[in-house]
Amino acid sequence: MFVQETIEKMNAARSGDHEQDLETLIGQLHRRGLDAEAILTQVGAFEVAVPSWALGAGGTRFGRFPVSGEPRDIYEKMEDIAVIHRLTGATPRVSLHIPWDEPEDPAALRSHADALGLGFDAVNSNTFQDQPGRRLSYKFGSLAHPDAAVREQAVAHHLHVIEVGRALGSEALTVWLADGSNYPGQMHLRRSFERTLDGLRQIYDHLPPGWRLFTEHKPYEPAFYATVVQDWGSSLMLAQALGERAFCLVDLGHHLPNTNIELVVARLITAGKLGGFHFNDAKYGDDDLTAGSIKPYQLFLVFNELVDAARDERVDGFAPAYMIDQSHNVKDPIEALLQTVDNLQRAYAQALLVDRSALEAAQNGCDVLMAEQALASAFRTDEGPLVAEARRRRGAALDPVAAFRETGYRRAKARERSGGAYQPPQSL
Ligand code: AFD
Ligand code: MN
Ligand code: MN
Repeated sequence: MFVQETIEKMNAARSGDHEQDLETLIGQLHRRGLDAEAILTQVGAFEVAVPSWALGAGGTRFGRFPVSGEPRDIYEKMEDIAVIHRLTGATPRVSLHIPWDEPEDPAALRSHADALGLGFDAVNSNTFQDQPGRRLSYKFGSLAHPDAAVREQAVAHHLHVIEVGRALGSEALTVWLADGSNYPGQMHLRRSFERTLDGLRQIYDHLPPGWRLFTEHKPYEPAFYATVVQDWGSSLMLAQALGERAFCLVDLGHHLPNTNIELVVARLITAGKLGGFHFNDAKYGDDDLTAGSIKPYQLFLVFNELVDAARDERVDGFAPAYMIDQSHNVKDPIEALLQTVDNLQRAYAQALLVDRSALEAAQNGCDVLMAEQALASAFRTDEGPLVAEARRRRGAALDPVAAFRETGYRRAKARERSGGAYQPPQSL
């Protein structure tokens, strides 16, 4: 396959410089008492799911600027994700959205995925839009709606999503609800939450064995006064009330400005309820920008909590699901996702570079400056050669974006996929 050949050709052309840079870095790490091999193994094992809605150009409420050659259906989206997986070695699963990417024949989609070396991560429901053929409207809510018939329709949709997910081999359901109100008085604040919990209970009761349910909070938009599952506190209440297979999903863009997200992550770990992430970045709101593009230090601090928890024997069953949730309005979606994966691998590598015994000693000795330094010096290390090497060892690209551009894939798809009527949904 030409992508693989290009990766090999480009890696070979860069290997001299790369090996020199890697050797210098390994030497530096060695002097700091860090085991580069162990870090390489861990970074190489990092995996993150790609959302089915991120492959076409997104848009805003003001418009959408299509990319030529963007995929026209879920089959073509899977093809693009397989390319991202080859280039990064880190995206073997797809997080499917129902009904945006609902397969007509789930078994056929599953064999298509198998043939591409891909599988399926959490399936996502959608009760935030009305779909053709749905009898009742979600304009005033879904699981929280005052009308029991609307709530029943929303529960039935989730059971359908679970069925599709089961046929595809997924093992989790992510529920993000837009339910909320735009004006004081519109919605009973307590009862809407209670109705939501009741609906989620019915959904939870239908989870197949081995499945997990994730609730994703978001403070506002489309509800501008009060959202039912607006923060991690509400999400945690739901997860705790539902049972041991219910967890909270943290979308990095779903927090009010200045929220200390690493602290939210730490609290959810303590509660045993951190289900996973939607990685992205934001300057103002739910901006869905490239993970690590705006607040790289925050992303590093989140990974620092994850690495710390993974090493802590008092934290059991720690297995958060890593997913991306971005909207690509001005970048080529494939390139943006390659950059995202690289940024995530970098943040993870930086967190693995923290001298944890120095950090712990400084914390226990109340040495504020040295504790901060233990984090900052890991963050400031140029981990580039390590993540490039981790990818190379998996047969992936030293420089995924450069290799992708060299393949000419986008140009080829622009010719093949012309005339597509596909219109990806607007960013929500
Ligand atoms: C919307 C939400 C949320 C969710 C996604 C898929 O903002 O981030 O994960 O839809 O349902 O973009
Ligand atoms: Mn999300
Ligand atoms: Mn969002």
